[in-house]
Amino acid sequence: MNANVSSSGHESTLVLHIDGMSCNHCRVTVEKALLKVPGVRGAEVDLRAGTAKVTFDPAKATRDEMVKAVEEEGYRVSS
Ligand SMILES: [Cu+2]
Repeated sequence: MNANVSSSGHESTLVLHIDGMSCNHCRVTVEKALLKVPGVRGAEVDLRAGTAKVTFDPAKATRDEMVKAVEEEGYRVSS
């Protein structure tokens, strides 16, 4: 089990720590990339913290897919 994941019913949230986000453009890019992953319902980047909070359907989306989507945009998920 991943300690960063919390679940309630068909919706879970997790927090990704992402390196390389520096401005609003990065925030939008990362949020868009996450929202393209099937099963992801919401993505909220906190630039100052360097994190993205993702709301998703655990039956459809996996953390690996989210990490891949972010890394394809040129950012690195550190944890
Ligand atoms: Cu930027």
